Amino acid sequence: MYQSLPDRLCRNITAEEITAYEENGAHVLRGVLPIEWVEVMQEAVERILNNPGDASLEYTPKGNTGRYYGDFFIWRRDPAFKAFMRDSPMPEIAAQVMDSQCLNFFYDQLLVKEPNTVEPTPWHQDLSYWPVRGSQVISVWVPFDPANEESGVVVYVKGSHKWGKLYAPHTFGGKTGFADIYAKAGLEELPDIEAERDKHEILSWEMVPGDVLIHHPLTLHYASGNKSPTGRRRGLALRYLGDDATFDSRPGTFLENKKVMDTIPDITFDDGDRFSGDLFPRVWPR
Ligand SMILES: O=C(O)CCC(=O)C(=O)O
Repeated sequence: MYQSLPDRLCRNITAEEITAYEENGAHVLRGVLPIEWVEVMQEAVERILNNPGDASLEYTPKGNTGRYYGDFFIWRRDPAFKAFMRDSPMPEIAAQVMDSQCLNFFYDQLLVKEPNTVEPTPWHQDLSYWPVRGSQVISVWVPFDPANEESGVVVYVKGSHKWGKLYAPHTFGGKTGFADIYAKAGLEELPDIEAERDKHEILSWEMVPGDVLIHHPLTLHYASGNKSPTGRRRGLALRYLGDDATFDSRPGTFLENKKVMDTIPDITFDDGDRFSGDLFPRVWPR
């Protein structure tokens, strides 16, 4: 069904774009994703929103306006999400940017903020949550609506992936109950970046469907709530593992998060193993 959709990017990624990603820890790639995929995925996202998975989280407390919806490993239950992470041009982005011979898919994460959603995505580094070691690890964030400062595009602290720091993870929603898990990580507290924004150079790009963001797992990032009274902000992050990515058995990662782990098979890797198997499939070379 999805075989007829384009499997190549609309254009090649340039050397300048890759250098900007390496230097700054994040970059926008404009007009790379064929619109056919955007349309297929807009429909697929609606399916998920109307039929939330067992790992999903409603970050907006009951009684608040809007809706901040999060969901994980969706590709395992929805064929469009599976085709998108594997057969669309998305793996090509990850392989080109990281100059990686092989890619395994780590997981997908849907982050939808409906109009009038107050809750932000707090400042964080992705690696704080992940049982992963390595530098060839990348997130590709895909908007299915125009995303801007009002609707809550993802913003980054320029160069923070080079600070040599891994900060403690934080729960996205105040009441999701994962604070105790993350406390086990015993990592340094993240400074209050939001309060001291003016001390940093913040990278931010207005986006339209077809554009994507790429970011390094150590780059600090944040997204405001969706202040728009009418505009939705549907975003999907795809996480890819490249040549040097291996399993890290340290405590306090999402492996201890029962809500997510109950929806996927047990992970039995030893420290230092490469990610593999049905749960983390090889997606590159095709
Ligand atoms: O979409 C958002 O609000 C945040 C995205 C994010 O934190 C991520 O992709 O790692």
